[in-house]
Amino acid sequence: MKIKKLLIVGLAATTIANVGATQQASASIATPSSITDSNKFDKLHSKLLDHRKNAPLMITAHRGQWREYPENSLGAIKEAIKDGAEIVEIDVMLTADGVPVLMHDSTVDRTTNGTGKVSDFTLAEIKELRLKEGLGGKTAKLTDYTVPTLEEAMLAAKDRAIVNLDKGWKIREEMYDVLVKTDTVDHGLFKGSPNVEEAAEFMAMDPEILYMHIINDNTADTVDTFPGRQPVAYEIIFNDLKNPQIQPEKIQQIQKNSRVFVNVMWYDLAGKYTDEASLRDVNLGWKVVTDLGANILQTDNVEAMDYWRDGGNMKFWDAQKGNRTVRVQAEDYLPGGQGVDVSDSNGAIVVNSNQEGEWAKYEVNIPKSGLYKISGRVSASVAPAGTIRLEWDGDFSEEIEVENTTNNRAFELQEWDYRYLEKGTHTFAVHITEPSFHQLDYIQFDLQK
Ligand SMILES: [Ca+2]
Ligand SMILES: [Ca+2]
Ligand SMILES: [Ca+2]
Repeated sequence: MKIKKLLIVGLAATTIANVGATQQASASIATPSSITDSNKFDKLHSKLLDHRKNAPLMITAHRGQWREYPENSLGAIKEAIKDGAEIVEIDVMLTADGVPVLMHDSTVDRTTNGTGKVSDFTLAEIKELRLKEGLGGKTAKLTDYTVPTLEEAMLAAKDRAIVNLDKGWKIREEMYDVLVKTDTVDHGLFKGSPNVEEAAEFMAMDPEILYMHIINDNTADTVDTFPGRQPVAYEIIFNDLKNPQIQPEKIQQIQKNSRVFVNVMWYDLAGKYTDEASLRDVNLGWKVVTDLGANILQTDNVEAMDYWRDGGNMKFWDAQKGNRTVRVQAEDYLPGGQGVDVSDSNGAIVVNSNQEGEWAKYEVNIPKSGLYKISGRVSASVAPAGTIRLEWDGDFSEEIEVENTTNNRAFELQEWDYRYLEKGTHTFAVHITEPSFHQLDYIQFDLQK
């Protein structure tokens, strides 16, 4: 209860601040927005074509900003752009009546309240469905968002972002027709791993077509073999720095004409140099990949990457601005405990919890006496995801519910408790009080003013 009240106060304050900011922003806009927007897009388009070795880093949002809106929704596209992405990656499939719509899986089961194959739904039928929050899943909440058409997506991004069209190489002609209709051919970044002739033939259809060629261990030698225009970028998929496609000579060869795109979400796409590794230490992730020459990164952590790109120190990422923050990694538990299972989740080192009665003990060094907000960075793919209690020398907190984050890869900081702590070293324990299916990355303490 106590936690909920504090939350509401916090939200009210944020809302008031936002209203003020919006009013100020709208009052200061005096120029015709269409001219400003298309100039802005021209710059963005030139940036994509800038293939110099040290061309500025561009951020691609994987399935849009799914941390705040359903993946592949119009809300996710708009939010990704607002959060700093220049490129928004979406997945495209055809309905039964041949309309390109945004959907990652071949069925609607994971991300909507419907079941069945996308290709069995007409547009009218698929529009009846509602998207689930985040990355979906059986127990994820429904939202008011519906499945967007590619046309709606292109209009949402028009003049504002490049749209990376994934999953749709086979339906490239249908997608191209939508881009022509919405006057956004120069906004669409087609991608695929067809043979060079097939890709070159498609690119030759229209000089405005932007194409990115995906290469892996077996296709590294296709670089620089396109007969006419070269791809605007190559997406390099690698799982080891010894792979031929990630060697310095290969990168140099790509950079003669194209940008270097790396997908940093998972181990099998970017070796060990993932988003989660970067959140631990950027020298274990993004820094390594960009030093190798990658200058477009596709991420599940747009806000964090934008913060880092702007010169932010990742040690302070997710910390409350102006407050002192202390983090205790879940894997750094003290000897003892019950059922503590540590694992590596694409670069996040976590404790997996599931049985009632499990617990782990920790030590935290508090730099300054005061009231601390205590949060846990967790992920869970189900609801309910269990409950925990914090223990301070026999003094137990109220029961804290772990919220569904819609996927085990979808970590988020969840507010747990508030506690006055004296300066110095404290020990505490995290107890699982109801069967729980979550992963705990770290426990964070933010000093309240
Ligand atoms: Ca945001
Ligand atoms: Ca995709
Ligand atoms: Ca951790």
